[in-house]
Amino acid sequence: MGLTYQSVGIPATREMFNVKVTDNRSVIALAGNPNTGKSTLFNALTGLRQHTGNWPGKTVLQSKGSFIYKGREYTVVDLPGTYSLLANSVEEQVARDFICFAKPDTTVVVVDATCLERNLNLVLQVMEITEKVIVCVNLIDEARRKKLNVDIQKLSELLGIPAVATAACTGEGLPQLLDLISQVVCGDLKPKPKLVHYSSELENAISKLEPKIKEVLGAELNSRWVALRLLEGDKTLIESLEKFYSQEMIKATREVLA
Ligand SMILES: Nc1nc2c(ncn2[C@@H]2O[C@H](COP(=O)(O)OP(=O)(O)OP(=O)(O)O)[C@@H](O)[C@H]2O)c(=O)[nH]1
Ligand SMILES: [Mg+2]
Repeated sequence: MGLTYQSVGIPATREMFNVKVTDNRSVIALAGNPNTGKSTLFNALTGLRQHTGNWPGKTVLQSKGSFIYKGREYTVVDLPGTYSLLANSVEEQVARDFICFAKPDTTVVVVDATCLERNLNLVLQVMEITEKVIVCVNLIDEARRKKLNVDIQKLSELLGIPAVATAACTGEGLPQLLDLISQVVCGDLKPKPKLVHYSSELENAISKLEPKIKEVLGAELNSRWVALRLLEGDKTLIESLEKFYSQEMIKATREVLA
């Protein structure tokens, strides 16, 4: 077909989310279900170096902050609490778009250690979009109090991504989390998220669509995930492609879908 997508580039896309771009500054996103301790973790990481406003064009609160670790500067973005990234609400769309288009150098998914099962749904969704993901099993003190034992090593092996236990309100596990963030950002640690396999019908459809998407998007977005979203008829993704990428790209995507 010959048409390929051209993004405006990661720095420009980040600025569209009001996230300033400077050399040697890495961007970390905190994702997670509501009430898992994202903001507590955000405060613990950034202290007073914070700035709040609204996400551009939305009435959803955006909190950004920064910290320095081992000589590297990090910008941390506290994403709205969501149960999924299916863009069913403005919060889900904001979180999805930031992970997809601003491409954080690492996304930390904060989960509640006392109800892991429900929380892991979001972890799997983030893993479908990006490889640079860490699972932060927060409220570990609460889990302990309820006599729940979370095997962090096993969780990490099963998901194929780094995992760490924390109690954000006391600072427990934060040094280990910082170390994992630093290793993922520097590329010393490369998460290998395990893919979710769907029914054979769906896998069949994905395998037909994915190469066409790859042809258009190149390495801009995870083509398997885009195929899944398009098969579900997710119009909000097309809208976001329109917003963050050039007109040629959206034309090319529509051609693939035709
Ligand atoms: N025991 C315990 N409480 C915690 C921990 N982390 C956070 N909390 C408490 O859990 C509650 C929710 O924390 P927040 O940081 O507001 O959670 P959040 O994920 O930002 O919530 P939303 O912004 O609504 O999605 C607060 O009362 C925190 O004090 C933890 O590790 N252990
Ligand atoms: Mg919060």
